[in-house]
Amino acid sequence: MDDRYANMCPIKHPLLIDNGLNIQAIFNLPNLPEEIITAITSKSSDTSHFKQLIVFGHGGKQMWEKTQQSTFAKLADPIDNFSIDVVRRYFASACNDNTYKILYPNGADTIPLQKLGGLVGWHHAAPFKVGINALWGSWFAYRVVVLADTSLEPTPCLTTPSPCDSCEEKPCISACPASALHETDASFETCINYRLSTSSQCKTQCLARFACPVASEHRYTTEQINYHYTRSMQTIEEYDT
Ligand code: B12
Ligand code: SF4
Ligand code: SF4
Repeated sequence: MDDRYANMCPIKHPLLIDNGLNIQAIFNLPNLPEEIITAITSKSSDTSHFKQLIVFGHGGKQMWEKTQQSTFAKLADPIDNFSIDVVRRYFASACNDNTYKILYPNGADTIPLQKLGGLVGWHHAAPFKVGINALWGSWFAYRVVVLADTSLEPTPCLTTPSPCDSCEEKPCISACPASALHETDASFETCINYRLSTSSQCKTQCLARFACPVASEHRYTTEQINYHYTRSMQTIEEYDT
């Protein structure tokens, strides 16, 4: 990994790296913004004995490949359950004396993950509203968030700029068949209405995300893209009915 991005992987434990949970961030709880503290306390009434919040994410294809090889592949919510299992094994192996509590994924989706990513420089908003950074492009996501009584070194923020700042042609915007994206604005409603339409090319993918050239070597496989977008489509359809 390019040294400039070493802060994206502060916990170099093989259990995490080998299973594709290859990005992590550690926050001291008192230093988090009020909005995030409120979201945490709404999920966990007693945070008093925890000192830190740890975010585990994946970048690229490895987490998906490992999930597919695991016993979770054929069960419900394979990625969530595989990721939780890896984090549990990491704590059992490396932090056996520490207590921790899993906040995400765990029912309600109320922890503002992209805001947490913004605090450590993982997240810059791409026009298609998925976060982007120069190392992984938009091919990363947040997998597990825990409260822990650990004393790990808090993660410094990356200082690398958004790849979008120097992207003049912005091919993601022109690739959107619904014209939902603009440089400073995006219409979620236009995107959703297009995705719901019978002629949609975006039932199982986002053409804008695919058109982005940043870190294209980390693009998910077609199988993984289809998995994620089919699930988001199902959520949209449930909400629409
Ligand atoms: C709810 C949600 C959804 C809903 C969105 C419904 C809605 N009204 O917002 C649905 C199910 C549609 C969805 C879909 C997807 N999501 Co989603 N989603 C979330 C969730 C749980 C909350 C986001 C939110 O509502 N924030 C609050 C509002 C106020 O924030 P906002 O920044 O103003 O706007 C958000 C959305 O409203 C939406 N949005 C707003 N305007 C527009 C305009 C356009 C054109 C589009 C496409 C989206 C969009 O995108 C913003 C970012 O979340 C987060 C996880 C989390 N807890 O943060 C994941 C999250 C944002 N999703 C994520 C992803 C990857 C996706 C999908 C690509 C599918 C997938 N899981 O792989 C698709 C892509 C969207 C699309 N084109 O369909 C990732 C992003 C990772 C990253 N690198 O940043 C997150 C962080 C989950 C994770 N575990 O990592 N998602
Ligand atoms: S194509 Fe350019 S503007 Fe669009 S997300 Fe990628 S870097 Fe950003
Ligand atoms: S899913 Fe399709 S319609 Fe929505 S932003 Fe992406 S390319 Fe545009």
